[in-house]
Amino acid sequence: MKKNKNLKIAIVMGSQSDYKTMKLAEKVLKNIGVSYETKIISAHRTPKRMYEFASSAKKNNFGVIIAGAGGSAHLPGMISALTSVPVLGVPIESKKLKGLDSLLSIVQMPKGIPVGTLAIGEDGAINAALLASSIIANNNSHIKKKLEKWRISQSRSVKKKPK
Ligand code: RP5
Repeated sequence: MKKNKNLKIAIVMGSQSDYKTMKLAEKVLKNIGVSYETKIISAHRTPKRMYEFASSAKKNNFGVIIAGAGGSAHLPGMISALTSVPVLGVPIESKKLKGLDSLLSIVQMPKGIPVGTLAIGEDGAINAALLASSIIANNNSHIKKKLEKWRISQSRSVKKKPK
């Protein structure tokens, strides 16, 4: 298969209220230098928008989709049902159940349609960006090098002794 070195990452989220979490994924992607686009897409409030985005994701050069959602959190699973582009789900920390609802909704996909599930909240958003970059790096040596540098600098930032 021909390698596509210019694949982008999509960051999508169910609501404006998810952005305070999902902007951390943007920050990581900016830092690594991966191309991305960010959109609000709700599976239940904007189902047509979701269908159009997911069904044209491959054609639009998206190599990975990061989908943040809270509560019943069906967005990542619904998108994955409509495309073979890998989908990484970020469970947003909900007010009432602290994100346990989001986590269980996203992680418990029945067999046949996969969603890779990250941790609840900010850690999940950051790790989704790192994992999405690693997937893109399989076909992009420049991103691979940037990721390696990112890890080296993370290791260097850890002090040997606590203060
Ligand atoms: C989900 O409902 C969104 O992903 C969000 O986490 C949650 C609450 O949305 P808002 O009521 O804040 O718009 O669809």
